[in-house]
Parts: sequence; structure tokens; C-alpha cells
Amino acid sequence: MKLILTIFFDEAAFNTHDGGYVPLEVYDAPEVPLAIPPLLEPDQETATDAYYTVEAQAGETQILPGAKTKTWGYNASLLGKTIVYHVGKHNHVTLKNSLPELTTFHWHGLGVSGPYIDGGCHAPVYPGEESKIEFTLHQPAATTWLHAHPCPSTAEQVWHGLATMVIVKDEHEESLPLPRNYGVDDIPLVLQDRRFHENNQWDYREDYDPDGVQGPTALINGTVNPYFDVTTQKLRLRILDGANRREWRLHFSDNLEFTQIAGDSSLLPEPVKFTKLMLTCAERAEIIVDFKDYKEGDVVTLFSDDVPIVRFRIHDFTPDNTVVPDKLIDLPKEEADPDLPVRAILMSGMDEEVMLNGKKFNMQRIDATQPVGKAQYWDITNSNDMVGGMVHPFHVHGTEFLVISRNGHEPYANEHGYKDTVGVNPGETVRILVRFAQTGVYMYHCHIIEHEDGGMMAQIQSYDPAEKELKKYKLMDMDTLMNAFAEERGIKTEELWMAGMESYEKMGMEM
Ligand SMILES: [Cu+2]
Repeated sequence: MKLILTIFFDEAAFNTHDGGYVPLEVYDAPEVPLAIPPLLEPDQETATDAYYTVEAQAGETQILPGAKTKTWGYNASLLGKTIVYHVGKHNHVTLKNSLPELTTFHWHGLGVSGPYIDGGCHAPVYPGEESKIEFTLHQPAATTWLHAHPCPSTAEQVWHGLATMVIVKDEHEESLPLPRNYGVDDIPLVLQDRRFHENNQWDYREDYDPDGVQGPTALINGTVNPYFDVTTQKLRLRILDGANRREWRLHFSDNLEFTQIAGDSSLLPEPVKFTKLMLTCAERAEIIVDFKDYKEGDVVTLFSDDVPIVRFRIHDFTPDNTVVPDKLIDLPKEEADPDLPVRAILMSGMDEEVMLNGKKFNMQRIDATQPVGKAQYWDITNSNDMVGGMVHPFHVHGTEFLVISRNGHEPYANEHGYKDTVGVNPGETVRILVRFAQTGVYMYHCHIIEHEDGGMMAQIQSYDPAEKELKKYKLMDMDTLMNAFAEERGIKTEELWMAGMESYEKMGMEM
């Protein structure tokens, strides 16, 4: 196994260079146990079907000493219970909205059909209402997630706490000698950051930045200054960059080596050893950390840059001689369909000027089409300046793609599995191979969530070439959404503040 020492991405593009960069700081509060979100129990389960209820709700959470913080979550006051889906099982999910305003339930990383089951902006669930979806997954085991996606308020709702981990399991993954005892040696780590204002509250509008909202305090699974009691030699960490904007440059004390076994949407064909790993917004990495050289009483710290974010307190453990296999998964060889041209996608601008292929997102416009089941190259270019530009994490709904190249060169060592989000450096073109398994409308966008709300987004229709005419979907429109948000907040539509709308207004563009 190759040992890779460098952090990925270009140092010149690190967000530390942004004018509005908010460095992480250690918050002056006592250490607390890392919150481990409980698993969401199915309402009912048979050999073939599973039934779940996912409820978006508002609540209060004791994050810091003193006042509780007003937060939102799924089946919990903050973030949510962890959902587990089994490949091949038919899932029936009731989506319940107990929030004071409309939301959507987007399954980031699940190969479900768009635009309704996928849960982007076209599938709102209004307050006090519920909707039902059902789907069967046919994709490899992976760490995915659920988050709100009601344009142009996605960023604010995620900031309130609407994000939770969704673990996809399959028989192949279960046959490998990997830790999978949830909460003991298989641990979710949702990385976010917030600024705590008066009375320990969050204030999205106060902190708003069109290039992405950040806070100085790391929030890990909703906990500040967490520690985790290690009782096994090896830990599997399922790490999700669930931040609106922040990139995480991760490393352990003592430069401890760790092994990445999975990326966003599948295991890696071959594991990769690292001492440093950078994740951009919405990316996931599963890593195995081996504490064999530590003993009871030792502490191993996980850092982002030079700020400690989780402390692992080592306890007595029984020796574990399992070895991570050199081959983790065989992915089918896929070729681009020779009849399909390379699709060019341009991510341009920063702040309010962000655009995708020279346009801002319009919910009613289909920007591109692709025949269902056929693989096509997409070339994603980030035209930001190589000095002072940003990494734009590019995400496609409803599919798992392969990263083919970066500026014509090999992708990074941990990009050989399926992914659904890829960080594109300033001045770089990343080629990916995209195939939609189902017909439907799918959004694709920058996953700096304020960029997405600000219009750096588009949508594609996957169609069946046997159909005579392109199928028409009922797509949401901005007036309906804005009027609903205003009514729910008891104000006039003109008085409504939606962060993303500022970007449209500043550019004199309609949503
Ligand atoms: Cu962006």
C-alpha cells in the first residue's frame, strides 16, 4: 500500500487565502463525549421491505454550558438519527415536516430517481404535512447523507442543522474484515462549523457571506470539544464534510498514518495510506485508524489545520490482527458512449457572481439532456484565478460518477472509487464519467451551499431515447416557493430575506 504524505488540492487554493476566511479556534468550553447519533429504527421491517419515518423538527440542543441553542434536525433536535439502508431492500419512507416552514429531503449520494424522490427543490413538503416515497437501492455500500434542499434556502436550513448520515450496506462490504460495530468501532464524524452569538444562538443572517458561511467553532456531530473513548485497536471513521463552506485539512497527532478505504459513493478499489487528507464540502471519506502503538491513557488528537477537533482517549483493547485487504472492490470497467460528445461545464465567479455555464439556476429550465443508461464524459472547469480563486466542489444528484482525470493527469490516489462530489481547483478541468440509471430531472451544482443558493447550479434530464417526446415533469417555480416561505413567516413576499436571492438581485438576474 502506497503512503501519500501530501494534503490534496493546491495550497494556493486553500480557503485560508479568502478575504472572508474564518479560521477555526478552540472554544473555551469543557471537553464533552462525542455525540454518536442513534440509529433510526425502522417502523416495520420484513425480509423484503423496510418502513421508516423521517421527521424534520425544530428543537433546542445543549451544545455549550448555559443556554441551549435553537436547532433543527431529523428525528432529533440537531442533525439527526443515522439511517441505514440495505441494497436490494425496498424502502418506504414517510417524510414528515414538523418545522415552521417548508423543506425538502434530499438524499445526497443515493441513486434514486429525480426530481421527486431525490428531494431537490422540486419536492417541497409543507409544514404540518408529510409525503411518502419508496425506492430500492442498486449501488455499492457507501457513506451518504440526507440534507435539506429547498432553493434558495438550502444553506440556511442546513445551517440550522438539517443534515444526517445515511449508511448504505451491501453483502460485499459485509464480507470484508472491516470494523462495523456502529458507535463502538464504526463512528460517524459529521464535520461542521458555527459561530455562537449571544445566549449561545446561531445567527445565519449575521454571519452571511455569499462565498459560504463559516464559524470559528468546530462542531463535530453537533458537539464542541468532543472526545471519544477508544475501546478497540482499530476505528473506522465515516467522515462527512457537512459544512456550508469549510474545507477540512485533517491529520492526527504524531503524524499517525491512517488508511482510506472508501470515498463518497463506494469503497476504493485499493486502500490508500495517508498522514493528511483534505475534504471539500459534501465529500466523504471512510478511514481506518490503527492505535496499535498506543496504550491505555494515551490521547490521539484529530486536527484540522492546527486546531484540535476530536480527542481519542485510548483505553485497554484486545489486539486486532485483521488486515485491510489490498483489494476492496472490483468496479465494472465503463467506457463513455462513443456517440455522446464531451459535456463542457464551466463554474465561474465568486461571491454573488457565481454562475454555471454563464447562467444562474432557474428551476423551470432544463439545461441539458442525457440518454438514460449511457455513460458520458463531463469536463468540469473552474475558471477562478489560480491565485485567490476557490475550490468549487461539484456535485451531481442521483448518480455515482468516476473521476477520470485532472487537467489530463491521473486523479488523486483516493479518487478511484465512485464519487458524487469532486473538488475542482481554480484553473483546473476535471473529467468525470456520468451515467444516470434512471430517467428524471437531476440537479448539478457547486456544494459550497451559498454558491448553490446563489445560482451556481443547473439541471439535466435523463431520458429514454425510445420515447418520442421529452417527458414533462412538474417543476417548482420561484414565485410559489417565495410566497410559501413568506406566508409561513407571516410577512409579505417583498420583505422576505433569502440569502441566495441577493446574488440574483446584485447581478440583475431572475431566478
Ligand atoms: Cu462554488
